[in-house]
Amino acid sequence: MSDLKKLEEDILKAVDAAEDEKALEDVRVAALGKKGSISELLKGLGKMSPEERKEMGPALNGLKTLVGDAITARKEALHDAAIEARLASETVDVTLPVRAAPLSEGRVHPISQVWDEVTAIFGDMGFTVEEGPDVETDYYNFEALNFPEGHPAREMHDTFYFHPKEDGSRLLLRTHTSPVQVRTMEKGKPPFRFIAPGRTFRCDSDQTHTPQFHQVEGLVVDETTHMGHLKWTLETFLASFFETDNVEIRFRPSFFPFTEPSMEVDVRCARLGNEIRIGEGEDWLEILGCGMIHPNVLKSAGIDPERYQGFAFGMGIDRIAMLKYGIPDLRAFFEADLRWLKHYGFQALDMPTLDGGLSS
Ligand code: 2NL
Repeated sequence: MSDLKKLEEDILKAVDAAEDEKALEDVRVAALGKKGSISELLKGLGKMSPEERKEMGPALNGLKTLVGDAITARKEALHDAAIEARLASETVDVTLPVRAAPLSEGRVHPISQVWDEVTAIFGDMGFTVEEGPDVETDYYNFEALNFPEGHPAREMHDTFYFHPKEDGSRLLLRTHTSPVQVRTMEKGKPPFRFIAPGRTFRCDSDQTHTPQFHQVEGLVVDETTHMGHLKWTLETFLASFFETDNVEIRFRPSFFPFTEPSMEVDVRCARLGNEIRIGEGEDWLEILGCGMIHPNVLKSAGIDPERYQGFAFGMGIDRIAMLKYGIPDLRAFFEADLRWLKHYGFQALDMPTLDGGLSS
């Protein structure tokens, strides 16, 4: 085999063996670079006899073209292979399910939902929302609300007390949200129309009680506010909350130290097994307590009971949430079980509004 044929074979083998563009470039420089094997041979043409040159000229130029073409072809092949490899390693399975965004995964707790519903309804009726501290003094939790020292109603509250201070006074966890109302009235001037939703605490735990629960109380004070206004307010609230036009309520006499008269309110309902339907049927369901604010409470809050009067009411948020959403066990509210929350919880963007729907 001629030297030229051997050179051609060696170079083409090296071209084929080049695994990447860098290796191929080395082969090109070794053959066609300034000092490459083919270039050196071409440089030698000038020194040849005309006969030799006539034969070697076309042979060498042919080899140069052949090697150049082979390198170009290999380069393209390597480039294509690199793209193929990248496509293979970066493939995306477009049939995989899209991962849900946190906003659609998370759930609003039914207590928060009902809290927002109640706030939306009373907000629409012109009530503002007031808040106050969870840790209270005996004065705001009891004294100002017409529970005198030693009054038996204090015993019924199963109060959580802190250790006594040096002066003998004890702070406590509020047993109802009424202290918020006293504080709010103290700060302002009548007329008043507000609700106070909040956390409340009683040392009591069984199937229908948890040591921490939620209450919403409402209050209206003006010169001529009377029980007719109270009845209308409660009917309107309950119709809106239970999303029915047929609310019927009845008042039963009751006792609270802070109201006189005091009443318990039942709402007409039908019981179908475990389900309770509000606004139909022959049964009654106790739903809240209310009354006309006791003159002593108005006095404590710096309001003249000879000039002003008003009503107040209170209900358990947890209880009305259970009734509305058919939640059978109160304790599940506080267990932070994600499966339960997925079932009973609400979508984060479904904010309750009166025109957009409270719970839909
Ligand atoms: C219930 C009953 C009630 C009130 C709360 C109240 C507050 C002030 C003055 C007078 Cl500052 N009353 N609140 C009145 C009647 C009933 O709650 O069963 N709650 C769960």
